[in-house]
Amino acid sequence: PFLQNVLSNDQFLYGTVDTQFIDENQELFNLKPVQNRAQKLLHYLGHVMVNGPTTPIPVKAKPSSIDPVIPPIPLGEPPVGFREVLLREGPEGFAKAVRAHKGLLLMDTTFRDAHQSLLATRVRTHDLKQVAPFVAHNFSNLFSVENWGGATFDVAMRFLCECPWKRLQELRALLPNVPFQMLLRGANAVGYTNYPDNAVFKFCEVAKENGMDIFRVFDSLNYLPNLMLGMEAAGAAGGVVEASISYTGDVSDPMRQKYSLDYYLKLADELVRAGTHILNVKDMAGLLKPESSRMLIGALRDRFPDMPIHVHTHDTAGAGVAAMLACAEAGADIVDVAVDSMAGMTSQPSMGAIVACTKGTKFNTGELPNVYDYSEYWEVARGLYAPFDCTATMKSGNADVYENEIPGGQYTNLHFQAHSMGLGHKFKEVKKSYTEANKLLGDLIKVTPSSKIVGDLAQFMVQNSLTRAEVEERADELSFPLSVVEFLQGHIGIPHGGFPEPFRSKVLKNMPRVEGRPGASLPAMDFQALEKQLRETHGDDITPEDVMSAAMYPKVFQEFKEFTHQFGPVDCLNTRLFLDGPKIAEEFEVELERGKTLHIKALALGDLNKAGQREVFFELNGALRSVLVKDTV
Ligand code: 3PY
Ligand code: ZN
Repeated sequence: PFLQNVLSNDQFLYGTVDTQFIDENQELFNLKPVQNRAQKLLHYLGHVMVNGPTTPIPVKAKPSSIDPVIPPIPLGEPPVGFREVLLREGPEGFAKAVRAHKGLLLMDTTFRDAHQSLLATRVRTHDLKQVAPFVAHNFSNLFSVENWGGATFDVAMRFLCECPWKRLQELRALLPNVPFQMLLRGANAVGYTNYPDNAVFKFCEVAKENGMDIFRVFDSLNYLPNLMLGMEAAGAAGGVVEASISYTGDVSDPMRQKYSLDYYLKLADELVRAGTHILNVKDMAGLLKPESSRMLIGALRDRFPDMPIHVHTHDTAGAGVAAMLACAEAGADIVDVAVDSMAGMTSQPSMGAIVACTKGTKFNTGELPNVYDYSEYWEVARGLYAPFDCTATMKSGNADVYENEIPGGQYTNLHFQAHSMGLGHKFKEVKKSYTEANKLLGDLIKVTPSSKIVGDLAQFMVQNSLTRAEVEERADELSFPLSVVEFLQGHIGIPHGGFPEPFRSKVLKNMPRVEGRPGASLPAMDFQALEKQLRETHGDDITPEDVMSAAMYPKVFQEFKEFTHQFGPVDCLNTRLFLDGPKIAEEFEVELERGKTLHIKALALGDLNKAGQREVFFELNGALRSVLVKDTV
């Protein structure tokens, strides 16, 4: 309003005042339409107050009413961390410094895998940003913070209605000293199926430009051509390449010969030969026991004395800390942990436990002060995500994971699904079917997306009450889930040991088969055409990051843009407001951007009108506002 008054002032318009300052500072007029964004947010809040959350809520629980306390953060720059080594010396020098480091290094997964495994990937940028400066100041000796990739990319847009790239940019600004790490699903990038090669390359390039440092690259079948493609893409972008061996079976069990020690060592040879900077063992289901850890990591250490080894696990069985300590003793340089209150069960082992257990030993993790404060922040912040917390139904991990080999995040999802269908007491059967489905498909490496294929087949077997023998026998007449058929066609690559026969031929009959690496036969993506189309649909403020979001998830991106157009930047709201809206008479602030804060009070909810709408009244920066919301409940 002030500006409008100035611009319509006669003296100003007719130049009878000195406007030189304004003439010389035209950028002052580059104003974002604050009012418009504010009105949209009121519309969102009104919508939630009338109709409830916009995101699907799996658990009947409200976000906690207690706000997390942000631990004190010292003034000034955070201490220098490993990122400085990376920026100074590049990926090779960084890898050397990591290998030369005395003691055990840690990657903190709290910002990614921990909440992907425990809270359905729902942690919002808002809560990550609050604690990011604390991490920068207190945990500068972490190897890395895993904060991106995996399922976080699509969930950010799909369920949190926020931009994954903005998350990366904002966290980078707040946490400049610790390397960032992401999970790249090889040729599947951050999706569930193979993309054209140029999409994977471009994705890594844009991620690196936005502040990503370390790319953990895996393939859900350990299919080498796919792995190499992801490694090349991450390397070409200038990132640190951390090639993964996805671990399944049990190298210490002589009865499990398909995935033997020799199999893993041969795969590691290939990854090292292909130039990985760091070698990762990705134990996505948490199957490494102390003995298998000693065998596998010990053998890798002997074979590659100069290669940094990084181990990832999940704590589903409860043996995660023991296994990671065994890995450290066998020569691992880095292990993955989550802060205590976000650790355990299907998440990573506890940071506090590993720090305490290594203290005073040669595996000392170094000073990681204030783990308890960090944990307390997350304990309370986690309460905000009660509607997504697996502990609503899951009370413990389970060592039966050694039999069913279900990856951490999927274990939680399947548990949720079983309970929400009233089949909680039958979860054991779901897990049994998963084991059988895996055998049917030839005993696969199971991680996104191959794990989803096994899960789909298991669900199909449960729904149709089919045993493994029946499925095998009737394979030519059953209508299998599309993911299973496409897997058999070769859409995500070739599994170790080949496809299961005669099952595959019976299912596919004359259907086409993909030969070799699927991405090699996909036509390149035309980014210019895509950008042009996005500009036509959404206007000119389309960024290169938006183009990548649309390339990965066209429909999800379209819906996210439409949502934001209607409801504004909902990522600015705190999590309770985002999920539950304000209570009547509640007053709160929303920071749209630095220096632009809205003061809002929820005043009243009107009666239902003839058109099925309710008027919701607010005070916005002292002025009365209202929005009309269709009541759909
Ligand atoms: C993912 O692909 O999202 C995973 O976390 C695999 O372990
Ligand atoms: Zn994981």
